[in-house]
Amino acid sequence: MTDRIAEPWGARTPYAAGQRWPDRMDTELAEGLDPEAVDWTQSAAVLHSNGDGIDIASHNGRIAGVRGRRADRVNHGRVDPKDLFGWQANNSPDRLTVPLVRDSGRLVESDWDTAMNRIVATTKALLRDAGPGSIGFYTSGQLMLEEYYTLGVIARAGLGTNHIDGNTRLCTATAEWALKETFGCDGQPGSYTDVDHADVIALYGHNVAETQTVLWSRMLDRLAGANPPQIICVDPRETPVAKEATVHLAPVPGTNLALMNGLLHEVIAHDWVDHDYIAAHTVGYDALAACVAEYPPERVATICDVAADDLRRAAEIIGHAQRLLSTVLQGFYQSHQATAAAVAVNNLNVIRGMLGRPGAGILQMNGQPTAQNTRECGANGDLPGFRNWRNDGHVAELARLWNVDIATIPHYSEPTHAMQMLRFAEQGTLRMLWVSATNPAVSLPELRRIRHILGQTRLFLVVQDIFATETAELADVVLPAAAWGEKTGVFTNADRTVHISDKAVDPPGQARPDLEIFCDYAERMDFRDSDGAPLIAWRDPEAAFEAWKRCSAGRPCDYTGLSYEKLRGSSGIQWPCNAEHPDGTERLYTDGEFWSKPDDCESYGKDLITGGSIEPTQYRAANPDGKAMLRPAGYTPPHERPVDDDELWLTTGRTVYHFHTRTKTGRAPQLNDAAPQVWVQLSAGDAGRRGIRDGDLAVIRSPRGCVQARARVGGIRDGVAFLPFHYGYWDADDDGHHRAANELTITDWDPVSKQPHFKTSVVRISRGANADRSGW
Ligand SMILES: Nc1nc2c(c(=O)[nH]1)N[C@H]1C(S)=C(S)[C@@H](COP(=O)(O)OP(=O)(O)OC[C@H]3O[C@@H](n4cnc5c(=O)[nH]c(N)nc54)[C@H](O)[C@@H]3O)O[C@H]1N2
Ligand SMILES: Nc1nc2c(c(=O)[nH]1)N[C@H]1C(S)=C(S)[C@@H](COP(=O)(O)OP(=O)(O)OC[C@H]3O[C@@H](n4cnc5c(=O)[nH]c(N)nc54)[C@H](O)[C@@H]3O)O[C@H]1N2
Ligand SMILES: [Mo]
Repeated sequence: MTDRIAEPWGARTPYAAGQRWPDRMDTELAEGLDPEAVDWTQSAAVLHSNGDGIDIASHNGRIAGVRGRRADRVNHGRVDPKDLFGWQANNSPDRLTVPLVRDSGRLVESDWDTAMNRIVATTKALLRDAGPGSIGFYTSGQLMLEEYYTLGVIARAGLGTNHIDGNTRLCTATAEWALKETFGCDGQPGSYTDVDHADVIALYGHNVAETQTVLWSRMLDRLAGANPPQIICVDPRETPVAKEATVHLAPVPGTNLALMNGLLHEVIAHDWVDHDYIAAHTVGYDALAACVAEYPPERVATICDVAADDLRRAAEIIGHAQRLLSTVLQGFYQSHQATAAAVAVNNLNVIRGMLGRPGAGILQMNGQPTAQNTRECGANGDLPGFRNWRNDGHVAELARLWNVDIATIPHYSEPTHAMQMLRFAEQGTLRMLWVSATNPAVSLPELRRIRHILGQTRLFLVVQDIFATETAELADVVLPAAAWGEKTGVFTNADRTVHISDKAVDPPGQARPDLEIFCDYAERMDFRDSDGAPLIAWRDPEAAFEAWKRCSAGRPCDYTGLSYEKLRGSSGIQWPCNAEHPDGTERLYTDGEFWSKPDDCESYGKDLITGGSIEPTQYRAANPDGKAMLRPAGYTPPHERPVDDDELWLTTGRTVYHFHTRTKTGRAPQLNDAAPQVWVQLSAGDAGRRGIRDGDLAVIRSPRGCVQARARVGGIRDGVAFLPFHYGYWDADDDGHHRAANELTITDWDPVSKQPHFKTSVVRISRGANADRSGW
């Protein structure tokens, strides 16, 4: 048995281009248990967006292990190390098991009636005194499809508030917007099987090795087989991906767009473009060519601090690829000019005609396991079914489906994004915030400000979680939820693969599935449709799924061909799945037809530099026939950047052993022991200049706060420091110093996607626990 902490990717199973990726069965069971003696329940992974099919083992009413599903198209039996060990958190003795309410300033144990009645009474008082705009919902990328859809209907048609968003705003808002800007609509064009065929794989700000380990195993197995692909890696750190790369470009943070314009410049200057594809299927090529003409390699080399020859080599490899697979993630999405840079990756694939065939694809990645569903179901800043809030026909479809007056469904402005909701709470116009399955007191930028906002007495804060998180500590009501494995539902991964996850065991104590909690709220609020019937006409997951299917009909994310029964037993299935595609759909846009026609599209788009909305008439004029849109944008520098040698870029991100704020992985002994404390990574040169050696304590300061961490020297470019963002304060240092990366990060976001800039802020770093912590 491989030690999967020491070797996160497990053993190699090499394969050649175009062959089927071999199976490998990974299993982990509680000590002493026999695989024959436990019950197995079908599920999928929830500690990343890869969507690995797994079975949950249960024994005596408790989860007792996991194994990979050999038949699943995504993982062919493999399991990520976080999933191998993370299930132990379900059994943790400190799970939330009863509702809590705040009395005389303290959270005390209560019961469901008391807790729900407080929420209902507050809602009703606010509706009466201040209107629906005083109420907001901040949800997740980790609930299930049925739960998001129900919450979306409650918010939009029950209360009529425009304030509903997911933590997907921090995660994949840019993926979504990059797809809307280029293809008119969300929906991942590519497929994981593109890895089996690609001759070039380009990874942009995506440390797939640590964040989607099973997908990286697929790439490693290609690299170990015949006709391996060439790898291009764009990352300021020497990640495991960078180590396998043919060319590794390590730009200064915040310069991705300049780098992309440089690559586009080279590909266009050498005419490595597919003119037939461009003529038949795109608009905007001339403007793109004119824009990137300003980005010759020497200029880009100066902006990004990369070698001009490396940039040329990367462009040549991309320019000569026959089957180019591009993947993008947080190094682009959480950085400066996020949407513009992610769109530039689309531009590169599109002008090379690298779309819709095996190996030629784009994966604007997701991060969280169910982020795709937050977006589809309208639990974020979109209407359900990728409908366009500016298209009255789309809103009318929803009004008919839900049998409510069209005026009930807010569509007077873009749905409120999470950072704006917090601003409203800060200003006092948002008076109730219901947080489900996210831990903003650790994961949002500038935590001192966030604590202040969430801790205000004038804000009624509801937190629905499985543990007493840092955020729950600030709540007025805490609702104990059932976790994965304790409830049934469906969710969709980054390549549109839909999985069912069945209930394996009962939740602890009085904890209830999130769906039940939302339905209970709807019933107590007595939301009705135009005929006086209950607005939420379902109580169980399967009925909610059937309701969602009707909402998805005819839209790009069409689920009408799926059912619980069809999802049980074999592999996950990729949407759209309908009468026309009964077995699902491997790749979108195989015929060069897009969802970008003016009457179909999810958005008319925004200006990539300013974020200003494009008017429907402008859109209609520019793209009447619904082609792919080539969208240029020029580079502008980040708002905050180092001004002298003392200051460094701070970038933040992940390690392979932990998931986010560690509520699960911090409670799994193997994972906790692998990375129990925060560290700061900096280059040998930057460390040396500060007298810092490997293992020394360092103090990291920004204009917003201060963190203490041990130094890890090397593996990162000069001028940049990296902090993992996983460590909150529930198990802080003995001396009580802060260790959450977000004490330092900046309140700033991309103008198009509104995704915060977790990858670009400025810090000063000094050696020793006694270093100055005060001031900036
Ligand atoms: N182990 C683990 N896996 C996870 C998660 C987890 O918490 N732990 N979370 C899941 C979720 S929700 C997400 S969103 C994904 C995230 O997955 P990734 O995006 O792969 O992870 P990150 O570490 O956030 O960032 C990726 C890389 O961006 C680089 N980077 C930083 N700044 C820049 C920049 O300015 N330009 C460029 N080009 N690169 C830059 C960082 O050095 C880092 O290696 O992972 C998912 N999988
Ligand atoms: N500095 C910095 N900050 C970042 C990032 C970064 O790279 N750098 N990345 C950002 C990204 S991409 C993301 S996705 C966010 C993640 O940030 P969060 O969403 O805040 O992180 P999680 O720890 O995953 O929080 C999920 C919460 O849901 C709870 N939970 C789990 N399952 C269930 C369930 O079934 N029901 C309920 N009700 N609760 C459940 C967990 O206990 C946990 O408290 O962080 C963002 N913040
Ligand atoms: Mo994420």
